[in-house]
Amino acid sequence: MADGVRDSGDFVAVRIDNFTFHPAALSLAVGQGVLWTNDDDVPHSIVHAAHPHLFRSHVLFPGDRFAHPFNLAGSFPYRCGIHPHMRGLVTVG
Ligand SMILES: [Cu+2]
Repeated sequence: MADGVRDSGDFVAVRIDNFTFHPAALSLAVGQGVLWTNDDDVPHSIVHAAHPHLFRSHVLFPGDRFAHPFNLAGSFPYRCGIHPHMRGLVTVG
């Protein structure tokens, strides 16, 4: 499993392809997480758009994955750390 993936828990898949997050926006229940997979042919990363300390992946090369659990309700905009125009949104609650 990718770094940070817990054995238990419920992770929703987001694919990265053609410089786009699929889906770009999704809603989770508290305690669920997101598992991003880089299905593109260039590196990407995941970082909270306003508060990078909240979550930030290492560089995800093609085929790499990154998981993050969301244990607080709220709105979590994120972007690619390499291509800032790539945007996504996770809504929890
Ligand atoms: Cu990118």
